[in-house]
Order: sequence, then structure tokens, then C-alpha cells
Amino acid sequence: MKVYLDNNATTKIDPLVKVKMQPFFEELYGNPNSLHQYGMDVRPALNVALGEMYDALNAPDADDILITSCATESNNTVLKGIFFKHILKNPEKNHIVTTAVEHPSMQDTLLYLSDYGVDVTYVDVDKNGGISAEAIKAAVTDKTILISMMWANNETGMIFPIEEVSSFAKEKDILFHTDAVQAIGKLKVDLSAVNIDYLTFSAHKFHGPKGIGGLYVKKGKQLPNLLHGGEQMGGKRAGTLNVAYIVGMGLAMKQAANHVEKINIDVRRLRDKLEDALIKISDTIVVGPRALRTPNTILISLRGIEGESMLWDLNKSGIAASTGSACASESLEANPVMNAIGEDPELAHTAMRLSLSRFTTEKEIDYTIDAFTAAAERLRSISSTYAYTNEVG
Ligand code: C6P
Repeated sequence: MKVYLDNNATTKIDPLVKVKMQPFFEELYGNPNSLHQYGMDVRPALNVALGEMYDALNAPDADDILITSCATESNNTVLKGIFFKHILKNPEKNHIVTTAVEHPSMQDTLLYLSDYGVDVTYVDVDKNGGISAEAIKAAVTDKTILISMMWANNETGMIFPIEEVSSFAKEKDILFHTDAVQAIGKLKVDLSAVNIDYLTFSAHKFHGPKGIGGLYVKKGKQLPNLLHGGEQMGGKRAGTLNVAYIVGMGLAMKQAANHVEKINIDVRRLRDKLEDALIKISDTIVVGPRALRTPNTILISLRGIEGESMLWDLNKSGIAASTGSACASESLEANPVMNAIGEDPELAHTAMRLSLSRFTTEKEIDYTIDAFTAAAERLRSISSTYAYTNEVG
């Protein structure tokens, strides 16, 4: 049996999305900026797709949705845009508040900007991997131009206090950005109910295609371009529009919004069933209270079992999981969020992330429970043999 439990890294494409995209690779391949019939033929579909995104986010038409190539580009656009538009012109306001557990597309960009005079405060997570709104508020100074906080963490699934912090930012006249990559499709994201200026998303995290994402920009909060060289997207991002992928992202987002309630019942039930079984394995901890996590995610540590060993053992049984975020998988370093939680260094080396989707089945979860439990027993017995060998030898 094959079981895919790495849906926080990427998801399979929704079959309906794939069907909807197909004509745009074949007969409808015109450039939407061309003035001939081929160009004209694809424009209605782009408008439909954008409409689906506005509806899914409940964003007013007056606001912008900028299509990007991925969440990484959206995050870079916000941070570099704020640097060029605000910080470079007024270095008195050069302070950004963020969390210690943002995705590398935030952290590395902030590190890069810090060489140009940007001052960044990274607010630590608590022992559950959560962020307190009070800690964010306390980090703000009269130099703060931006607060950026992810909506939900990709490793733990912990949901951050977006509503409270975004209202606080508005009160203080500070810009507010959220990386909502792990929230779309799992949580209700309603932009008319929160005070968000910028919101990042990526289609492949909600059963859309890879290589396409977006940045919501509130009216009046426009940023300078990251990409220059064309009039596409109303002159806000140059480069030929990827029509098939935009069409796919529109439908995927609509589907994601329509499935949120179902995910919070069905996927949550399967996640809880899996977690209830795995937590019975001795010396095991799961990060963060369930009610405060996205309904699909478990970050678990099994003492004495290296995350990589577990991953390879599960892989042999056909189960795909991860030791943390996919973009850090080649570094073989300890899980960065576990490190940030900082309770016990061993936990960071033994972390495993299991993330479900609305396509995960009960049968797959039952199979995973058996395979995971057996793998844990097997690996623990090997490591105790090693301990014995080391003792006597
Ligand atoms: N996280 C994970 O395994 P891209 O690839 O640019 O579309 O998405 C980047 C990104 C940005 N923000 C968050 C919160 C994310 O989780 C990701 C992608 C994957 O956790 C791959 S590193």
C-alpha cells in the first residue's frame, strides 16, 4: 500500500482541477496579452479564476490579488517591497517584528535585508510551538513598520493569533502580513473579518498545481514590483501569465474553501485516530494541543529513534512522511521548529511530521498505525542492541 502523509510539503492535484487546466495546454494556449483571437479566447477564464480567488478569500474587488510563481516569491515581494517603499526612504522606521519559526522564504529574506539596515525581532514560540499575541505586541517599538506572522506553522500545524495581532497592528498603524500557505483549505480564511494588509498563498498546498501562488494586497497598500519588464498584471508583475496554472489555482482555491468544514470534521477525525494510536507508543510526544493545530498535522517525536531512520523505515512500507519542512530536508539538521521550542535537543532529532489531506482514507490511516508502531518497535530494538554493544564493547 502507498500512503502519502506529507501534505504540508505538497498535495496531489484535485482531479477536477487537472481536467479544468487541460484545454489551456492544448487549444487555448494563447498569450492573454495578445490582441488576436487566441489571446482573447483565454481572458474570460483568467477572470473567472481571479473571481474564484476573491470569493474564496472573501476579499473586496478593490483589493489586489497578485499572481506569483510561489509563496516564496510572494514573501519576497512583501519584504523587499516594504524595504524599497518604506524603509529605504525612511530609515527611522526600519523595524520588523516576526516569529522565530517562519518559513525560510521569510527568514532568509529578512537576513538578507538586515545587511541593508533592517532591524528584525524574532519572537520565540512557547513550549507548545505557539506564539502569544502579547509577546508580539511587546516586541513592537515606535520604529516598527511591519508585523509578519504565519497563519499556521508548517511543521507543527500550530495556529497563530492572527485576528488579535492584525487588529493591534491596525490600531498602531503598522503594516500586517501573514504567510497563509498552511491555512488555506484547512482554516476559514475570511479577509473581511481580519485586518490583513498582505497575505501569501501557494496553489500546490491546496491541491492545485506547483509553481503558482499569490499575494493578496489590500487597497492602498500597493508595493513596488519585484519583477520588472512588462505590463502584465496591470503592470504590477512582469512576465507572461501562466494561464493554465492560474485557472487551476482558481478552482483549487474554490474547492479548498468549500471543503474547510468537511476537513475540520473528516480529516480531523482521521488525524486524531492516528495521533491517539501513535501517542500510545512509549516515550512519545506530540507538539501542541490538538485544538490549536490545523486539523491535518502531527509533529511527533519518539525518543531514541532518529527522525531519518523512521522516515526510511516508513518509506520501505510505502508511507511518505517527513522530518520537517521539505526545503530543509537536504541539510540533515535537526528540526528547526523543535529547536526553537528548545525543550530538549533530542526531540529535534527525533521529530517526524505527518500531514493528511482530504484525499487521505481511513484504510491508509489504519495501515499507517500498524506500520508506524511496528517500525518504532523494530528501530528501538536495534538501538538498544547498539546500546548493549557499546556498553560491553
Ligand atoms: N513549505 C514544507 O515542507 P513555495 O514552495 O514557495 O510555494 O512555498 C514555500 C512556503 C512558504 N510558507 C510556508 C508556511 C510553507 O509551508 C512553505 C512551503 C513546505 O513545509 C516546503 S519547504
